[in-house]
Amino acid sequence: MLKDDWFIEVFEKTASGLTFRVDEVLFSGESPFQRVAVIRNAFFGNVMLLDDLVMLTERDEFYYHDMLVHVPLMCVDEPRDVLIIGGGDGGSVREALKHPSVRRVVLCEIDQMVIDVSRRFFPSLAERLDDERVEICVGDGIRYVHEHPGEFDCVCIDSTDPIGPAVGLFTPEFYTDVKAALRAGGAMSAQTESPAWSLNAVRGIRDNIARAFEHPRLYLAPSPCYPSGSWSFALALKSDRDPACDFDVQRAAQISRHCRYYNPDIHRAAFVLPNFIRDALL
Ligand code: AG3
Repeated sequence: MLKDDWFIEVFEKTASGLTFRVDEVLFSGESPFQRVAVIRNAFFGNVMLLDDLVMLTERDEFYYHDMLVHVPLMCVDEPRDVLIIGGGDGGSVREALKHPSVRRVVLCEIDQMVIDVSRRFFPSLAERLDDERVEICVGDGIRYVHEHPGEFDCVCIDSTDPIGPAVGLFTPEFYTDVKAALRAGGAMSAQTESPAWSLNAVRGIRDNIARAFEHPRLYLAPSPCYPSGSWSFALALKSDRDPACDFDVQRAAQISRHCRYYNPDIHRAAFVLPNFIRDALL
């Protein structure tokens, strides 16, 4: 919602909102799937909005992308093939390419407009989309995972909220197909909403993942421009390791030299849940 020169992401549920001064509207369009807009704010840089919800800001996208991508990749030995579902901005692709063993990153984004807008207005995210290891597939992620069993070491679900075009990316059937798309030893990560304000939703997503994978785990990170500023992610493995401690610390330390958020201590600490979340998940 725009009011005078301010954009407001309205949080109906908490009768509150997050607001940015709009220093310039850089883009505003309607794709077959959603409203796409880019605004510029002096402090946050360019901000991408989908259906009036903040997807990323140039200033703080690194918290989310570091955690969505490096945590699962660190729980797989020598990951080679990575699938990003959603994530048309390219931030997750950029992070996956930091892993030297990765030889192929497939980006399956349903909305071509998101990719085009990112190339134009978010070069620091989209710049690696032209890397020779990247394959861009504009289409439905649900269908893509269904049609590619056993091809990936890591699948990262970089979706919007579980409303609109993304609902199908939160169902047990979809997670079952993701598991089938993974090789033995593989890992899936997914963004799973705000634990502070949407704990029921978080638990519901965790339960749906648990219909497909044995012991999905939640982990946390700040994401300053998402509702409540605290965010959750799910990790599910096709192995029986404990993702919080059984990961390649040396490789994590190496990667973290190229990261602004992720490091081995953050990796361990992200799985420590406060009581209200831990209890809700029992
Ligand atoms: N995907 C997670 C967006 C969730 C934000 N929700 C909100 N603002 N209500 C972001 C995609 C970045 N690659």
